[in-house]
Amino acid sequence: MAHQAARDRLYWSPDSANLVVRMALHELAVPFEAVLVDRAAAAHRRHDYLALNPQGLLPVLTTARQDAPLFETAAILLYLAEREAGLLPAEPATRGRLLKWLLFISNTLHADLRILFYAERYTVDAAGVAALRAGVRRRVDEHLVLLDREIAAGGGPWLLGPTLTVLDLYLAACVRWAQLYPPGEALSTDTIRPLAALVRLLETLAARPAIIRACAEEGIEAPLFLAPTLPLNCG
Ligand SMILES: N[C@@H](CCC(=O)N[C@@H](CS)C(=O)NCC(=O)O)C(=O)O
Repeated sequence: MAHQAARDRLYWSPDSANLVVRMALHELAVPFEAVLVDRAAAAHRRHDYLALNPQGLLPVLTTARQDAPLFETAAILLYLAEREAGLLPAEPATRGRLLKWLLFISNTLHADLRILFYAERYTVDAAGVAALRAGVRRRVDEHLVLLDREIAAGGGPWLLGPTLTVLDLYLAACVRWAQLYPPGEALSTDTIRPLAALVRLLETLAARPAIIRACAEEGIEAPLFLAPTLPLNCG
């Protein structure tokens, strides 16, 4: 898995965090090469992948313009948005809000979702896993209420108001995953439906051709973000 290609190269697995980066790449009309990492065969834990991301996590983006592979979804989003001068707020005065919510989605919402997905890795008490998940589901509910309020306050349809930014892609994917993973233990869509501003954002995003294309490439069909279904090629 060398990383000296002329084009950006996205390492991916269906419906993993790479989905966010793929949506950004398509929205920004950046040509890229997609390299499938077979999670079922633990390819993300092999030494060649660990050389790209020592955490063994997806996604990774390699690019000829950087001397090291990029990992961490939020970092990749910010890198691409700045490099391509797109999916960023139009007014410089809005930059602080972009950074604030990007970090919130990354280190609070997404980080909590990881506890939901992989609860058994976050405790040594096997009997406490269900309770841990229940507590995290409640936290995720609260995060989504907060985000819904922020979207509504700015008039929508996007998190920062009239301009689509990387935040919206990341948020929509998190809401999708929250309803799907782990199967049988995920958030109910019924807790999301009353969040009108968030629902509008999800539905508006799901109608964009670049988003539909990115999802289709990962085996994801409509409905994309509200009451979603598992990817077609999910193992
Ligand atoms: N903070 C990381 C989290 C990425 C992450 O959780 N990736 C998941 C897929 S959605 C993964 O690689 N999971 C494999 C594992 O944990 O073994 C990021 O934002 O890039």
